[in-house]
Order: sequence, then C-alpha cells, then structure tokens
Amino acid sequence: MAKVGFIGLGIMGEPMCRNVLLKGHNVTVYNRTRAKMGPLVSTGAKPAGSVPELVQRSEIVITMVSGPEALRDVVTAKTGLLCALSPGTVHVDMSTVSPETSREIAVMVRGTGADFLEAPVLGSLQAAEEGTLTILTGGDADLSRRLEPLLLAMGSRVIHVGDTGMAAHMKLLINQMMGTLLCVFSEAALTGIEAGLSAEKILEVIGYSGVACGALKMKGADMLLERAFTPNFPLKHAFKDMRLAVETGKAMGIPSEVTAAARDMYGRAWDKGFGDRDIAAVIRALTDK
Ligand code: NA7
Repeated sequence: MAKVGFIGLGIMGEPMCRNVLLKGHNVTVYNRTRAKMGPLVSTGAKPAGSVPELVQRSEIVITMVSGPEALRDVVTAKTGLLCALSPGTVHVDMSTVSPETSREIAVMVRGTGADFLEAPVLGSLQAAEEGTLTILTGGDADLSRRLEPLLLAMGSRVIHVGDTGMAAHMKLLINQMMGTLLCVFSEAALTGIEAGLSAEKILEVIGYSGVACGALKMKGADMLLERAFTPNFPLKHAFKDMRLAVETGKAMGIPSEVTAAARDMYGRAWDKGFGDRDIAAVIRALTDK
C-alpha cells in the first residue's frame, strides 16, 4: 500500500480520494478550504496543515484542482509543491489543464528530482463515486504502468496516450466535442419545441438516430425536462475547457470557430448565474424558461 497525498477535494477529488482510501492506501489530504477535508478525515485520511506537510508524508502526490491557474498556484506558491518535492516522490496531476501547462509543470516538478505524470480523467461525478473513470496518462510509459494499481482504485481503465501533454490534448478534445454538442443540441431542440414538437418526442427520436450518444443520454432530459442542473460537471469548468480548446487550436494553427462560439455560449450562461450549476445549464444561455 502506498503513502498517497491528495490535494483538491472538490466534486471530483473528494470521491476519487475516498476510493483510494477505501483500497487501504495510507492517505493524507489537503484542501485550500479546510472544511472539505472533514468527511475524508472521518473515514481515516490524515489531514495536512499545508502542502509541504502533505508532501513530506507522501510517496505519491495527486492533484485534482479546478484548472491551470489553480494547478500553478498549488505547485509554485511560496508553500507549494516545488518547495517540498524531492527525488523518489511522484506528482500525478489529474486536473484538466492545457497541454502547455502540463508540460511546464512537468519540467518544474522534474527539476526537483521528483517524477511527474499527467492523468486527466473521463467521466464525471457518478464515475468518480463508482471508481469507474477512464484515466488517460501522458508521460513515461513505465511510470504509468507502475502507478496503474493505484490509478485503478479510481477508474476502470488506464490508457497511456503518449508523452506529457498528450493526455491533456486527448481530454480536451473530448470535452471540446461534448461542449459544442450540448450547445447545438440546445439550439436545435429549442427550435423544435418552439415549432410544436414535444421535448419527450425530441429525446425519444434522437435516441434512435445517428446522433444518439452518451452525452445526450446523460444530459438531454435534464436540459429539456427536469432542469435541475445539479452540478456533476460544473458549467464554469466547461467554459474553462472550451477556452483551453480554442487556445490550443490557435497554437496548432487550427481555426476553432465552432468551439469559440460555444465557449461564448457557456460564458453567457455563466453570466446569468449558472457557473456553479451543471454543464447542462448551457441551454439557459438561450432561454430564460
Ligand atoms: P471543483 O469541485 O470546482 O473543485 C476544485 C478544487 O480545486 C477544489 O478543491 C478547490 O479548492 C481547488 N482549487 C481551486 N483553485 C485553487 C487554488 N488557487 N489553490 C488551491 N486549490 C484550488 O472541481 P471538480 O472536482 O469538479 O473538478 C476538478 C478537475 O477535474 C477540473 O480540472 C475539472 O475540469 C475536471 P477549494 O475547495 O475551492 O478551496
């Protein structure tokens, strides 16, 4: 069993960390908002008072924070990861960040003598709770293989996709497609409803069509019927991913016009107060109903 430090106990991080703990690993936790450590500490995790304290007690340090800016903070702050990492320790970042950020963090971490692996995940809250995430790894293939038993505490499969940055690319392109799909679904479905089709009929027929897919199965009913928008994947993170996808496309010389329009739609829904609600609330960019 490994000594694992887990930083970032948000919607995804908390259940992922819980699964690591339940597999019997020796887990230390740290979260910027300390109160979020409580439930895991009650389940047997040890609380750390700071990031360096967590690193000193860990062989493997996992970060699962909101995005590139948060990751930079955790790594480079005065009392961040860099001032405590040393040879023999591994930093595994599971957050969704840009490939560029991931590569920069990898260089900084390796500069301390520690190892680095990027490992963003596919799947949202339910998969995190059930331990059925798909974990994409980028970096050294042997390191990925070595960490697989630990990663499988949180997921059903680990897929090594290439060098550092490639897992971030893979994760972003999935979220780019999911994010744009929900925007066009919003426009198309609202048009159909305005024309007189029922929401139930639209969802039923889409289910038999060539555009039936997991994303619409998961989100369609919430978007058109229930409108609960319970945050499994917060809309503010979808906006962040669309922003990163546009920037990444630009850096590759690929125009991302559709993605940019979708990013703006997430921005409008966020402006209307839906940033902390589920990605499904993007439909509210188009309607107040
Ligand atoms: P959440 O629920 O928004 O949680 C984000 C976590 O990141 C939470 O623990 C935050 O701490 C932490 N955070 C955010 N900013 C910082 C800074 N600046 N310093 C330290 N810690 C920070 O996100 P999810 O769990 O849904 O998602 C995590 C990742 O998976 C994200 O990349 C998604 O796109 C996919 P807090 O509790 O606010 O103090």
